[in-house]
Amino acid sequence: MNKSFRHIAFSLFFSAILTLTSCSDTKPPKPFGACPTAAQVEWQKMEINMFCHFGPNTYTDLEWGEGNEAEDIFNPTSLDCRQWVAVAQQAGMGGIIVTAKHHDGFCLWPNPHSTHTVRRSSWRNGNGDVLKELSEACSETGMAMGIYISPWDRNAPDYGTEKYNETFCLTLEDALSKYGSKGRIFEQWFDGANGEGPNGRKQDYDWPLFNATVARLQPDAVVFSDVGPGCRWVGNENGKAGETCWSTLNTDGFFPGAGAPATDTLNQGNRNGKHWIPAETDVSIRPGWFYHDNEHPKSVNELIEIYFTSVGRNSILLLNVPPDRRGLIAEEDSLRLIAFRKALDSIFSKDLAKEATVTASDTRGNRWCKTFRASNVTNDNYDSYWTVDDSVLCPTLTLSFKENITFNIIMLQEYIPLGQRVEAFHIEYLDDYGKWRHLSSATTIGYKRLLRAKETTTTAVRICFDKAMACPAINRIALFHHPQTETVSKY
Ligand code: FUL
Repeated sequence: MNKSFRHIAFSLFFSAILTLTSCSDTKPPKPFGACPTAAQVEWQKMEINMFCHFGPNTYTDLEWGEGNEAEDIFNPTSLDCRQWVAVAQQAGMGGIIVTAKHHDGFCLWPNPHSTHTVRRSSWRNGNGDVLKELSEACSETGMAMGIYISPWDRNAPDYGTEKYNETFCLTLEDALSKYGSKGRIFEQWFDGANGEGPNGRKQDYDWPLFNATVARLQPDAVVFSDVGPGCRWVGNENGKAGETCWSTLNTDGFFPGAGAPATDTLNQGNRNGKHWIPAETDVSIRPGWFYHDNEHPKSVNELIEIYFTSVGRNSILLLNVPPDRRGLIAEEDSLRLIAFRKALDSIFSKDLAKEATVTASDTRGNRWCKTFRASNVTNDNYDSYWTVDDSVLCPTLTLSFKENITFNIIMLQEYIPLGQRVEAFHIEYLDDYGKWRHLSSATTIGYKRLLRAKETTTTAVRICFDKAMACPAINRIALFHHPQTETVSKY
């Protein structure tokens, strides 16, 4: 063989190998249907945030203030937003949303477009500003900050007139341009409630104008309302997202409040809905939204249950922890939150799936292409996922173990930047006789799905995708064991 022939043969051989192993022609699946923005993906990854209802109601023991409360009523004796942030951090929460203005119209900051604000109260001689303190505390620690500003206002003199929508936008503009964690507001919370103002009139809210104002001043803020546009109300205040929970929703013709879709629809979303508007589960740690001395926080077991029925059902959890009359989170609540976090950390401390050899019935592209391989579901890289060819809608994924494992919790995550695809799946395990046995079935997955099952000891677990609108793209499967004897009811 002469030299140049050998050279050509080698080149041909190597380029053949390269072609076979190359993934260059294996493109990721096209996004399916409505998909999240980058800000919505980051928001969903926060999983649990803290809601703080604080204002005149804290002092009058009401839930809905009348709007005619004297400003002096608001008088926290030792407000410390750094304490709120410290508690939220210890509870593993990434953001705090405060009621900057509830239905009584009182503003926790010196809003120049209202006379019913902290400026008129003798608290700190009228120089107090809760939003400023919270912004500083959040900026110092990297905690995200969001604001609740109620359109319903029982104090604003122009409520019920055309002019009020403008006043409301000026109010929004003031808060959204002056405050935030390093100037950033991660979520704007719009309550749909629309009652009567001080003149007995109701207001026709200009939602497109409100949303445009937020988008102009805080383009990355996720806007909450019954129908989004950034995220939606889950349809109840009990901590329960739907067992089927789509992050997509059809909102044409609907509005927040009385014009919203049925609560069942909000709870479950719409399969292949037109817009990406994921569910947010807002629930209070106490019976009321505001602090009342005679009420007490939920138990750790109740909070764990809520975690499973909210975060575990493709929703974010917004847990309300109301500051007390001092302007501090009560010890009882902070201890409860820390115990809740401890319990969560213990449940999810050991992912047994990390020990598995993962194989799949199908993998996208040729079999040498590793980009979308099955084992991606057990690594920690959010952006690596397992997927299959476009035509494959019902693949299976098997986790095999060298030795028996015992588990009772299964966690699945779809790679939502490509949309929500899976409609139904079930889980099987290998029994002692080498036979696959059914363990659990469910419908949607979305960002995160947690299933609790009977305690199972096995050497293999199989996830069977039964129905999908487009080829599944799964970025995480995890298995946990939470010994039932380890109850946390003593809290
Ligand atoms: C409701 C309000 O009316 C309650 O007072 C509370 O703020 C809750 C989070 O939203 O619609």
